[in-house]
Amino acid sequence: MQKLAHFKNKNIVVLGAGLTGLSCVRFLQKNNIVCSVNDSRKNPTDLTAFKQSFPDVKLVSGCWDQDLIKSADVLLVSPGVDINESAISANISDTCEVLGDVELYCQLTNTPTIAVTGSNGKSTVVSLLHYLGNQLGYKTQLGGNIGVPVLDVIADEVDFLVLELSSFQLETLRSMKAKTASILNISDDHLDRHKTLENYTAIKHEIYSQCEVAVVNRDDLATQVSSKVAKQQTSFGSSKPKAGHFGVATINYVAYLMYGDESLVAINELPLAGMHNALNYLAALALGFKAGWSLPLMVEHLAGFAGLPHRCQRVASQDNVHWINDSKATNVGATLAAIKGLSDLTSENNKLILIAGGDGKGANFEPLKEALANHVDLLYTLGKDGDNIANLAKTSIKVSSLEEAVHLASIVVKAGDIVLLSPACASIDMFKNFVERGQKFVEAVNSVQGTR
Ligand code: UMA
Ligand code: ADP
Repeated sequence: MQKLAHFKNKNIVVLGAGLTGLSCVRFLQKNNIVCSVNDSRKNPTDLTAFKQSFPDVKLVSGCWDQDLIKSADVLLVSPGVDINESAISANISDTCEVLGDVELYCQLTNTPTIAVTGSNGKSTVVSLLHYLGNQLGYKTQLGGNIGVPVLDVIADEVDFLVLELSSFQLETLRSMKAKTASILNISDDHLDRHKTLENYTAIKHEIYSQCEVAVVNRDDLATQVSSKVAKQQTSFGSSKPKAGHFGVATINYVAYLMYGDESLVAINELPLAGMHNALNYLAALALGFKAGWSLPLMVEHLAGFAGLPHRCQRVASQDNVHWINDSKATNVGATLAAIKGLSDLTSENNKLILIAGGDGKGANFEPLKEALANHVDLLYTLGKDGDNIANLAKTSIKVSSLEEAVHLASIVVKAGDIVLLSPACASIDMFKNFVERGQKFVEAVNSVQGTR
């Protein structure tokens, strides 16, 4: 890691003391490089543990420290920190290098990388690729927005890094040379930070100028890119594909994943249901294949991947009601995919009950209106933006907790009905994170089982 010499004797300031910030400090300390940390929140981390682990590192918390930021030669920015905030941007010197942890990783290594961004499906696709890569015998490492800061795994000798990238991480990324990369789809998300859908889309598109082969979604124009930016491309989509592209075709009444004219596997033989997951399978196959992985071998292992928790996951119950935990649906696109996918499974005599609401992150909920009218029989809303979702439906019931929604639903459901927690919102107004929200839902479902 010769290139690290560039960072020695520089005044490095790490912004944010969360997962990413601490991984930056650990990495720099391991390489005998001094840094300071600034976090605008009062008690960002366990101070005693921080002092013990990093005795030489200065930590300033409670506000953005103008003088510290002004003095920085290098600002190492955590994804959740918005450098456009005036308290930061106004104090960055003209000569200061501003980079994120993923940018630093890419400057320092040449690990063959498969990179994935998009509004929805990122974690599913990268986890599937991670699983497939390892099944094929490659030493494959997962990193990025999935919860693994890349600097924590930089020393590991691996054949491939499968990298999940958020729009926040893409904002400070410019040196990635991924083998393959994809924007899976684009729908409103993080507009509280990126302001407009156009700006959010433009940030996502940064991924294509930093890869050899771009994998685009034929069904979603916003993911597509000109051949001037990405010379080599392939596509996936829900239609029958042309030669060299991935798609879906029905042969003798059975829907198959396809590569050109070649049928790969019947969709109903795969564990992850719904067209959105068929697209996730196709994206993963395209990304792996164009990175040099064997297509037949990947197809052989597809069915072995069971999916991730909190994504349209069925909660075990004895009442023959389908209680579905889709707590990870933190935006409108994910909730639409869940409603659409599940309504295909309900019969006319059964109800689809939706529990939605939370922190909408500035999103426009209007695209939910038609799905609410056509597929949702009963709507419970909660949280900061619950009313904004309720306003789109003819009738709805406002609840003050997830437990209350589950309790009320349990009174009206019958066998075969679906109760779907798919909030279309982030959880932070009521829960620690989407995992806690999903766990509370499962607990509430378990607790009503005894009373039914
Ligand atoms: N902070 C401030 N001021 C701010 C904002 C944050 O001081 O205005 C501080 C916080 O006090 C905290 C630290 O920054 O101490 C947190 O940094 P962070 O928000 O960048 O979060 P990390 O813990 O470093 O985790 C980040 C990603 N979080 C975000 O982008 C918000 C994690 O993605 C990611 O897994 C991790 O890096 C490793 O790469 C989470 C996420 O919610 C799962 N991502 C969003 C999403 O998927 O929608 C983008
Ligand atoms: P991300 O990492 O992008 O948030 P996840 O795989 O964790 O993606 O899934 C997040 C939510 O999006 C879940 O509710 C899941 O059911 C839904 N989802 C997964 N794939 C897609 C897709 N291709 N299109 C729309 N929604 C999807």
